[in-house]
Amino acid sequence: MPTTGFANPDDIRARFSQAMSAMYQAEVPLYGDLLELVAEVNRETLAAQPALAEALRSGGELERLDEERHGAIRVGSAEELATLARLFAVMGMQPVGYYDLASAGVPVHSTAFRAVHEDSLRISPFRVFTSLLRLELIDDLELRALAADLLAKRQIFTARALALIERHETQGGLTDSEAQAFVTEALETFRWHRQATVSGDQYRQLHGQHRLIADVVAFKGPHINHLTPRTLDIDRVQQLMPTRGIEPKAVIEGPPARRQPILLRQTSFKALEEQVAFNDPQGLSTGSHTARFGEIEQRGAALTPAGRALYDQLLAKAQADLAGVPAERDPHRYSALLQAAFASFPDDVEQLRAQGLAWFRYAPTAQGLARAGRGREDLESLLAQGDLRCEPVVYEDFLPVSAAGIFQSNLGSEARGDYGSHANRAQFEQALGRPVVDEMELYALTQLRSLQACEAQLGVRLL
Ligand code: OOG
Ligand code: NI
Repeated sequence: MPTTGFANPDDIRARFSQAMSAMYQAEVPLYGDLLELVAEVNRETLAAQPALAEALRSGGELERLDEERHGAIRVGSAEELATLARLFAVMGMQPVGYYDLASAGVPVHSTAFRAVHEDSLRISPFRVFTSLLRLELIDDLELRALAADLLAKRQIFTARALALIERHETQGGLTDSEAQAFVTEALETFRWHRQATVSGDQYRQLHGQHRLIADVVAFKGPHINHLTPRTLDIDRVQQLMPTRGIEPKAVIEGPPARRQPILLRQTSFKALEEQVAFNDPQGLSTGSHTARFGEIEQRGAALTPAGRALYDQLLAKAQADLAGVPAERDPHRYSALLQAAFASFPDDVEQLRAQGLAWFRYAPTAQGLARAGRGREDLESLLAQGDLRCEPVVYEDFLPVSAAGIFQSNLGSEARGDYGSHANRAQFEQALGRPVVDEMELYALTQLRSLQACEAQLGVRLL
């Protein structure tokens, strides 16, 4: 730990995450109801599955479970995105991964800001899925110009937030009181604004092009559009949501239910229709806007490139097997197709490891520590003898097909379109002002560090 007298970025992130959650609960009470339901189901699941509770405890996951949430925002310009990157850096969050959603009919590309080291993730796994609107995909040139003009005129950060970001950059950190002020000021960027910056007519034009465009361009800032707690049993929460007056989308995105969860399963409830005020030439007029929703997620093992390739292939197979009938229309059929396609994905920890499909974190057992210092041993025999144990590394990222499904269910079916394949990571990184971090490198490092710690503790060579 550096003795600089600066606040720890991990603590700033934890504080910010809690402040954001409190703000969103006040703004969208249904999110508070969802949090309660998720906490209840998590308690029940842990009580019913002691082995799961133990695995979470030993991986340091249990303490962070109640803290765990992600959010999402959408911004309109390169400058907004680049400044967000600087703002998130104050909290130890870096842009990880590149997601192209244009090919799924959503005119954005995205990254996830998050902590990158397992020790930091344990303190606060808070992450923000951040999308940049792609104005170049708006085909109506006049509208594109209107959008660009509106975006150029707005400032989504407070002056104090900008000053504190700069201070963090020049002095290398923020003092505790500066960090406190930073959390308050940064939060302002994500607040909901009832009053649009555009007239009702302009709003309808933007909306007519794509609902998402209106959402990004017509307001003062990139309001947080959902916060997502982590559940240990997504099927159960999905089933119970209607009993709390929450209507979930029909299909859970991601892999099917499995004994050994992999990657990420997600479901959401529909965006709320909220009253807004338009800035008409003759004064304010009222209207409505739907943008904000709730979502839950269940996280499983992070997959290696080989595991991920298999996942992508089997998901594509299940979708092809739908033969054009949308999954939403017959969720049971889709669920059966998904289960069938994933039958060829190994569903136990040993096979995932043996076939190199998932990343693992290794740790010495008490027995292993008692026998430390015996020199050269190989990983497999230490595992077999019970001197080492391993757990899959938890997936910390997102899935582009799932994200598109979440976007679409909240944008309404009329928003479905196809912008073709427009992945343009270089353009995104240029807007961001830096390259995105490769998530596979992060998982590989986490696995490597755990093996190095085993070597040090057991006095053996494993690598
Ligand atoms: C983001 C949708 C994607 C997720 O968890 O995959 C997402 C958005 O609607 O802005 O939140
Ligand atoms: Ni989400």
